[in-house]
Amino acid sequence: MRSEQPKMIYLKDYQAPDYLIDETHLTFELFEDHSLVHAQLVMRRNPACAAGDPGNDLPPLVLDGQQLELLALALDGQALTEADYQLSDSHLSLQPKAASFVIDSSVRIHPESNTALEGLYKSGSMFCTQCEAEGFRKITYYLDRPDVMSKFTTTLSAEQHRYPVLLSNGNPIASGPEETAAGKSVRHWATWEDPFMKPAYLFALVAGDLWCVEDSFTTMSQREVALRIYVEPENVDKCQHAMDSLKKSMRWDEETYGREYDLDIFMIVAVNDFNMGAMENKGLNIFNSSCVLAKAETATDAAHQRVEAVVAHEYFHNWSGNRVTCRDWFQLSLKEGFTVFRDAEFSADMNSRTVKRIEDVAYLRTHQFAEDAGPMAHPVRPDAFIEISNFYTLTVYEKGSEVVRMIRTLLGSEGFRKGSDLYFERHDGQAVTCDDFIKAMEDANGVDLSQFKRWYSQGGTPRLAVSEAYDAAAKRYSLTFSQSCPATPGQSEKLPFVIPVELGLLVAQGGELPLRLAGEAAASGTSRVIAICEAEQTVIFEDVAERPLPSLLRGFSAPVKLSFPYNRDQLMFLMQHDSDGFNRWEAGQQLSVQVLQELIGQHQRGEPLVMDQRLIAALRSVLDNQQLDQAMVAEMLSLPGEAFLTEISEVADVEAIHSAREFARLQLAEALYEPLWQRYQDNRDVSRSSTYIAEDQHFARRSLQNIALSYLMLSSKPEVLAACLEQFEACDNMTERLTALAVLINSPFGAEKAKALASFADFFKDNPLVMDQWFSVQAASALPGALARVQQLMQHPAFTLKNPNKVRALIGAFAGQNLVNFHQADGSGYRFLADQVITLNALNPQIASRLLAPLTRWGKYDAARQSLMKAELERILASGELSSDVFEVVSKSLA
Ligand code: B3K
Ligand code: ZN
Repeated sequence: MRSEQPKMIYLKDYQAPDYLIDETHLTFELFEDHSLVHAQLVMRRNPACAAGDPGNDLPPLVLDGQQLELLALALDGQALTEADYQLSDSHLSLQPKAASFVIDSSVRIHPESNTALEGLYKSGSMFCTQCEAEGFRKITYYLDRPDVMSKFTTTLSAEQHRYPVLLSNGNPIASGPEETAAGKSVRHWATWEDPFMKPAYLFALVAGDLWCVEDSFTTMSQREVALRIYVEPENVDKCQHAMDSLKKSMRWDEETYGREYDLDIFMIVAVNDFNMGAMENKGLNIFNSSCVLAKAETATDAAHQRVEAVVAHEYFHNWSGNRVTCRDWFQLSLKEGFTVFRDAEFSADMNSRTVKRIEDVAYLRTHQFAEDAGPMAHPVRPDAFIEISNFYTLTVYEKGSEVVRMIRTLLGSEGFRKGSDLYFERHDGQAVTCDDFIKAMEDANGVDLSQFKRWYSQGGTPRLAVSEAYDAAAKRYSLTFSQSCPATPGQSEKLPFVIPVELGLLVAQGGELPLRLAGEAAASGTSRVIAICEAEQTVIFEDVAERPLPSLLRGFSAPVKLSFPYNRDQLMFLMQHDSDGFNRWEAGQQLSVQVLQELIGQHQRGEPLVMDQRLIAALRSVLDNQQLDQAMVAEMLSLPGEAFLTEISEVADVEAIHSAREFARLQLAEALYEPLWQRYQDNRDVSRSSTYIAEDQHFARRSLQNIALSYLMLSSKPEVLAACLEQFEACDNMTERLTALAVLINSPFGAEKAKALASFADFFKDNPLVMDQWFSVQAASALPGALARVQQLMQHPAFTLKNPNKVRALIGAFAGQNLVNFHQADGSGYRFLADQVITLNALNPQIASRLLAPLTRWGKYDAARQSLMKAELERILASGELSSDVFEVVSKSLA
């Protein structure tokens, strides 16, 4: 908790550090009721700043430190007394006497009562750390900023029996039993040395009773790397998928980026209590157990894919983040946007590229676009923040990745690789900025990306309106693009972006035209990337013998809201004929959106709902097409979600959206019952006669099987109930079991539902990750009474507010996924969420602040809901001493 009003920090105020820390020697003594941290910092004046030093005057040394009890402090071996330094609740300042010096400090900290899960804390019986972004200052006094890079040596000691495994970054160099004056003690110690310079945010330590799954990897230069995944003993059977994913990632980064791993050992540790997905600490990644543990019986296909992606993401950070790191936290997307792009491409290569792109785009458009339209909107490179923890956002990560993707689209794969090679070579071992990244791309390709860089500095989602004109006599077709970008906090005027639009032109027979732009001598290709740089820009195509139908923004080539006046027949045509798989799906989504919006209007006017039968026809032909990848069929059958329909509404009518969508699902279920039943049975037969495999074709098969089941169950037919119960009881994997449970929960079959919920919980009660899923499916159920159910589930023995996964699974799923219940007109959902935020503010500010997001979206709703939501934000603001995390989000939401 803060004791002063939190301050805004600005990018424009960045200054290089006054001092550097060449070496950091840490000693941790871990005990049950406190821990001691001794730090020796070998420091010197930063030569980059020293030129201006008048005479021998040195600036004061100001170290960061929070919640530390200072026990001893020495400068060059001389103990300092209170008169020699100044101490506040966030800093320790003293006056160095020479340009090089050594600081020794000893502090006492309390990991055992650290519920914020930042700094050194306990997860269950193990000690672990989370230092990014500013957690290291809760461990010792330090220059806790990413541009201060140091060589770390770490010794940790703990009771041998409770903590047989002692880990830190780098290589183990010594260990042994602790000797005391009285002889050997029950404690032991280990020393680790990290040969690579790193900022403090990449420091890590683990002590616990852990088992390890071991493997090895031979790098492209034939070095052997030991790979170890450390988990609690009951989880050793759930590590194989993560290990396979790690090896694939290591190979992929060699093949795709020419990047090799650098230490002799790479470790992953799974912990149950973790604020985020995982953390890329040098050589010692610490993971939320949900992103490591996966086996058929306990983890869904989605969980397997998430493990693969997160393992890859953290591994890729070794180059994009660790060896080349950020100069300051405003540059966070330098490592996160780039690394998300890298992991997305990895997943695309390992699985279906089109399906991966569809999932990512659907997520971006639903959630990042909403963030961009809300009070916390910020550019990919923010220029101010109060609490950096609040800026680990969809904008920095997902939109940041889209920005890197656009660079690749503009430069081509080869040009992009040249740029990334230059970036890594030029900046290896440095802390740099987004400008440095762009400069490397420019220099390697001889291009000017200065206008493109507006993607880093301007927030908000650009709109791109497209209109067409056709001149039959001249055989000339033109497209006019108009871009604009809505105002975002602190940015009222926006300059034009560079928007790469990949496009093609379809003709009536379903083929695609070779493209010749005005001024070109000959046509080349049927799909082209055109950079839209002006506020309004017309692109002219020659030799166009008939009026074509454009396929625009193929593969979602830019994160914009594109509009073109397609009619429904044209969308159905694109669904069938577009050569771009992403755009075939996109045409189906646009058709669904048009049909759903019509139903929403009918509902609002109190008219009977009548659905356009063309949607049924379109989806019937998708279902009948045995050539289509089954995952694509599943994606096409998935109607746009309620959250997406909310995002694209001017004022979201929660009940109308829910009723319209449910009505459409029921219509589809009835009309397509036969083909859905066939597809369900075919795939269930395969599942029944084979064992679970976590591979693409099987993910695809199960995704169609499961979406078919969810439609079929709407019919309430006894044969479907029987099939659902059979799947629930007889399947060998969590993907099928959880879907069966979820569709049962949302069905009218009360007795079967209760029985299934009880047997599931009884069987999996000792597996916290499975219980998270059990909480989530109940919290997300749109049936009436969800809030009461959630409140009741909070009393369940498996629930605790202290575990972030539990909070997300129950409260987060209710507020984020169960829109019709969360937005109850009486405001009960809002009141409940605010109560939880107030409680969590004291326990875990980062989780409290993230949980708040649904309340910040008040601008989307009707006046009555707006005032209820704002009243809850006001109540949080007045609730007492707020963490800087919660304060920033609430105050900006009310501004
Ligand atoms: N770099 C970490 C983020 C941790 C932030 C905690 N406030 C995870 C990742 O993006 O890989
Ligand atoms: Zn990351």
